[in-house]
Amino acid sequence: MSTQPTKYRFSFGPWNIHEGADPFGPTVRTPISFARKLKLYKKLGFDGVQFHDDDAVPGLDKLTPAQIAAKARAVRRMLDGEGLVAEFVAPRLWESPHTIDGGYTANCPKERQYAIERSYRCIDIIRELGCDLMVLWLAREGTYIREAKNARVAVEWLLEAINKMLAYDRGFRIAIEPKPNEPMDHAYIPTIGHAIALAYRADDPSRVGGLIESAHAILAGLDPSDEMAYALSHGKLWSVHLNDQNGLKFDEDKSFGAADLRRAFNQVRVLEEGGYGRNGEFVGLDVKAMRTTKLADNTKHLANSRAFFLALLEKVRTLNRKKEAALIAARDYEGLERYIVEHLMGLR
Ligand code: GLO
Ligand code: MG
Repeated sequence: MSTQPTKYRFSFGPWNIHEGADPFGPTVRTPISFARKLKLYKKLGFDGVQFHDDDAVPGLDKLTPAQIAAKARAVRRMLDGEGLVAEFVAPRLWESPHTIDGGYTANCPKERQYAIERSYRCIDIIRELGCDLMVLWLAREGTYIREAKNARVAVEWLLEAINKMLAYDRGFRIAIEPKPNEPMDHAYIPTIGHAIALAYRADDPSRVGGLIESAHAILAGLDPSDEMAYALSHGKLWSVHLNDQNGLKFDEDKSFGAADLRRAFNQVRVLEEGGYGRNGEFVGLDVKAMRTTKLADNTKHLANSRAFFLALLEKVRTLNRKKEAALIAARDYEGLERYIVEHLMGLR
């Protein structure tokens, strides 16, 4: 591994500049076109764009594969024009009338087939955008009530879907983004452990890995830095959605580090020490502006999250490793805690 410090590249998706609607109220900010959003990336210090398939090709269900490919090529030209690259494309399998009961795990075989076909189109878009990563956030692959689906069979269906996608095109990889709940009461792939176990069962395990979102790990009652470390040890952390979450409530997508600075510090540390980013992985930020945010401030949450990441990176790089090792060797974890907290507070 090179001894040069990692030069991190940042990414976000167009949905991270949004209009502020929530389940209890309508939008509060005027929409911004995709072309205008693209212009903001470089200004904010971002190089990568994350996509849903229909962010790249709106209304793709009504288009032929050839039309989809042509539209995706036009988006590629827009990215090239801005000096940006696509990080990944995710099939949006949670908005269509066909995916009310889930995508790959819907009880109706026709709806499961829709999910597979839609995923093939997503892979076509991946190819045209010149990236090699699909993110699978398995939003509706779970249940509201246990009795509605067969949980064991659902796992087989998920595996079958992954294998079909891997066979459809051999030039791309799949990163599963686990989340334990929301919109479902209970999701079938709630943690990175579940995702990685599924990856090893795939026809080509080397092409299936994971994306870890901080808030999703916290919602599962887990520590995101330990989850990231687990995936890194398997060589399967291919993307991250850094953000923050203030306890067990709805998925808040707060700015990275905004709720718990020490927990954020430990995530940056695990990424830095695990060599994350050295194979081109992006530091993705899946953050939402507060609903109270005015239109003119609607990218502050992105700028803040990036700034907090870089400030914490500095804290990681300036940590006194000798001092830390001595405290660990003495099993003086109280002393270690004091050192870490004071280091974060700028006292040491
Ligand atoms: C929602 C997810 C979502 C995904 C995105 C990419 O909780 O975090 O934002 O990351 O749709 O698939
Ligand atoms: Mg996410």
